[in-house]
Amino acid sequence: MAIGLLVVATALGFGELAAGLLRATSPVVTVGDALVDNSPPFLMEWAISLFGTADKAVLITGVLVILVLVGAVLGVVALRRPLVGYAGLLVFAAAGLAAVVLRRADDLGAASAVVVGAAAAAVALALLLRKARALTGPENGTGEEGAPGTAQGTGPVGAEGEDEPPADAEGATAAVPAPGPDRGPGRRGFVLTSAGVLAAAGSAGALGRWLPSLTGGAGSRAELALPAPASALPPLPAGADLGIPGLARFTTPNQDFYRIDTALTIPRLDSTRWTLRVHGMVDRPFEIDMDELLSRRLVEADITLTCVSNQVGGDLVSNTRWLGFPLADLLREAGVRSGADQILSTSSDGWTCGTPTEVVMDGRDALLAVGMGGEPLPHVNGYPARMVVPGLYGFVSATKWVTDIKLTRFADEQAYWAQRGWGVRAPVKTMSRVDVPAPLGRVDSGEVVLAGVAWAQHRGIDAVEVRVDDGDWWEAELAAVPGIDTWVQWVAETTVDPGNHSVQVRATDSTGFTQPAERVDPIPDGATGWHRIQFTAA
Ligand SMILES: Nc1nc2c(c(=O)[nH]1)N[C@H]1C(S)=C(S)[C@@H](COP(=O)(O)O)O[C@H]1N2
Ligand SMILES: [Mo]
Repeated sequence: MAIGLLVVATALGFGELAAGLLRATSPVVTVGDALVDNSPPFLMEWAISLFGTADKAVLITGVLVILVLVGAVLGVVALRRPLVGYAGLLVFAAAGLAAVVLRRADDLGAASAVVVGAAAAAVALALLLRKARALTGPENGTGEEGAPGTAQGTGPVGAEGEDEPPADAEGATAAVPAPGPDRGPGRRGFVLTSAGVLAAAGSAGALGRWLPSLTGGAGSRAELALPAPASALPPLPAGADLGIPGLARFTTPNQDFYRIDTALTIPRLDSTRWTLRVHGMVDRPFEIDMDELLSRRLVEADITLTCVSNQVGGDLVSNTRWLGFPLADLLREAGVRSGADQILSTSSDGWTCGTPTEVVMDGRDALLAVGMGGEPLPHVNGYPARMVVPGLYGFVSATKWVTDIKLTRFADEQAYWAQRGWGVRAPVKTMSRVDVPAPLGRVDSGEVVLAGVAWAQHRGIDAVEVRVDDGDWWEAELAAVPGIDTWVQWVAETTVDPGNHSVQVRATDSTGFTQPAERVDPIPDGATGWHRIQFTAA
């Protein structure tokens, strides 16, 4: 059993090392990714509902547990039938390669990591089997083995003979009648080899995990110097942030920006190796690298990003000032052919996203962004480049780690979430949220402050109404905004008696549309309903 575990450890350790050296995806992660991609949507929803944002950790752990269990069993079997052990390794390697192909995850690097891991494991298996044979040969190699020996019959026996010098094995059984003296050195040899294998696997794995996190280096986030925008935005209007304790800040600090993606480990790309390919239904396909992108006329835009999965009252919404190159200009360089109604973008880790071409080309600040909050994009938010399109939910517009943009037709190709039953065209729905008082919070009776945010990106919010305890609606005050692409803070005051109370909110956008009371689930294109919170006045 120890053999199986050590071999699995070797495969994992050297797989990580190769992945780290090649800056490729780790084999375990590739397999996990492939499982996520190819599992039915209901299973994923179940996993997410069960484990929430820990779903990724649970999946990785699951992959490891299965590997360890199967490895342990194979190890036991391999002692008798080495060929089964090697065949098992081959099957694992094939599964790993299949996962790479399914994911199209930085192909060569990820595939090499699988091969290196499997090769190292094969070497470890050969070493350990040899030592184990020296150890167990004298004891088990006798009577018990006699009858099955014939049953082993054809192929495996011949192969077994090659694995181990036959002379040795026979010599051990035949020429050493007393197992006593042989057990000492044999055991020591096995233990020493095991320790060596474990140490090699462990240090390879640790090195592999540590390498990618090394900062420094020309392409690292720490080294990327963003140019000033060609046209800087004026500072935010005074009073955009009311500064009320408990109310979401107008500009979300980078470290508080919500995060949603399918990535099991955050891609840590090298900006000097990053390129974006623009192709498909265009007249002039091209590729652009970071130096070239940064030498363009970069612009700034304040844009609130929202996840379609955001529940009424949820916090999968954040706002920041982005720096980037207008996507429409990029597409004009390529010359979009008529009929190409979909911009199909792909991330370095193989996630795909379909965005309506006409939305990106209609003059809004759709960006190929390189900066947010005055810094290069954090790795979790898409370093070194991502898309941002005001007015669309993230899953149809905001590709992080973007490396490929293909102009195509919605009728011809489906992106990741569209394949899983989510919407294809998904403008952000008009929505509002109560932040203050906090849900189930306690306040002093008498005068209370009610506050929150509301958003209807690229339409803008015209009015926010609130009501307490299902009484009459009245209009809240709106804070200043830089434009129609961000959320807006709202505030209202009222007086309440001691006891339990509720606050409800609803917003009206600039088209005159008021968000409906009807509660609708996020799938397929965004939740609706009025947010209500309960609080207690004392
Ligand atoms: N590469 C990649 N980009 C992605 C996703 C993803 O899974 N992979 N998820 C999208 C979704 S659903 C949302 S809501 C936004 C979230 O961006 P954030 O994590 O920077 O807030 O990223 C989008 N871009
Ligand atoms: Mo999302």
